[in-house]
Amino acid sequence: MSTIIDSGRVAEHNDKLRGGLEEDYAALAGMLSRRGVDIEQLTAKAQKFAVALPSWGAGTGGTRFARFPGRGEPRNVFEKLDDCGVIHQLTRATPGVSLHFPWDKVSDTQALRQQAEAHGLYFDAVNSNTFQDQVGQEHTYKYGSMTAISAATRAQAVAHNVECIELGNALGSKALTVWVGDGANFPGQHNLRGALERYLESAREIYAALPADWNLLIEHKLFEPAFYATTIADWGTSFACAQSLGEKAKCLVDLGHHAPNTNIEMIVARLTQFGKLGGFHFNDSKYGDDDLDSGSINPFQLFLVFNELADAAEREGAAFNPAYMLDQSHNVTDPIESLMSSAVEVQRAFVQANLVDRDALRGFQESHDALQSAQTLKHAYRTDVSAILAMARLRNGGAIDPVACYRASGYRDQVAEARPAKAGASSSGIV
Ligand code: PSV
Ligand code: MN
Ligand code: MN
Repeated sequence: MSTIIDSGRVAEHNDKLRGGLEEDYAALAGMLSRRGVDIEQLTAKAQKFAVALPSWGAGTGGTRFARFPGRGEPRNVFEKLDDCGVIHQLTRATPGVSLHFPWDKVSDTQALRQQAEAHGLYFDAVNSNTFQDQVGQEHTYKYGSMTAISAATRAQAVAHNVECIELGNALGSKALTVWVGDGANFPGQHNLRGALERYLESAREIYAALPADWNLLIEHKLFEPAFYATTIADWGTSFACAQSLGEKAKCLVDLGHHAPNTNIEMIVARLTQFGKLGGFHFNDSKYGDDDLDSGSINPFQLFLVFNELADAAEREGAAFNPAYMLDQSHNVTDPIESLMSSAVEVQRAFVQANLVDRDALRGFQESHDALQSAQTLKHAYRTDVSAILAMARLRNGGAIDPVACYRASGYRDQVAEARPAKAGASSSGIV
């Protein structure tokens, strides 16, 4: 695997921090062993953990009011892959990259695949985009895409999704994520049932184009850009569509796509119970689809989601394998730093959930000891597993402190020179 940041620099960084880490790790090992937990088992699990990067997260995001570009933003999908390569080199937790078409303009799939492989990366789920019009597009999505009244518009949306599957297939992806912004801004604007019927009709055509070993991931979102009624607004609708489409159709849970205070971990439990949890878009949120860094607002919720996932993994074993992806927008931070720390936060929640004493929890649940049940979860959540995460990175060849190592490397300065700012450049490539 070719490394982007000089491996000598990473080694130098690790040499400085290794002694302190070993002391912290030994102290944590002792504390965990008094609880009957073998730290080595947790570290081995952490070493295998992976969450995919969103290609669109490598550039500075923006709001609908403005975008303030950062320095050295990637100008094309190859440069995005370089940035993803850096993130994976230092965290060793992000080997997958999720592409978004046509934001990612891909003409030579072979060359892209080769570059990904050179960085130790592979392609996770590909995403289609029928929520914007592209230059030269024949039919507008102003009044919907997969649900549009116009049959020609629906056919165009289906054709785009089929093209995404073909591109993804050539890149080695195994899933298509479909999020549509279709819906209504006014009561009465469209027939609520009719819109979903048209969605299913379009989705069936897309489903029919899936290779045998692919999944179709249906992403629901409560609102925006449709502010009165979104066609795929909730997990219930997503679930019903996935059931009606077939085995390869599953639900994707984006943490930011729910009303405030929604019990997302319960949605996760329901979807796993019925075999329809396909994957996640991890991010955090205070008010809506904020796309803030994972674990930055409500890390306890992230832990509770992983607690359900740990329960499902215990029940279902290796067969249980949902896709983990980040979906964030970075407005005031260096996207590489945000993606690195977010990946670590997701991995932290995963490790903490694996620390939950499940036998004790079951016992407290069966004896109706609500207080101790809650304390069992809190006990795991309150444990600082940072040393496990750092050791997992070190053993996998990454950096003990990825952000510090990245800053010391001067990577952003180098790419700022090589990638001069373009007026109005946007992370999506769409201005
Ligand atoms: C929609 O809000 C969403 O979460 C979907 O995943 C999109 O594909 C992504 O954001 C892109 O911005
Ligand atoms: Mn999303
Ligand atoms: Mn979103």
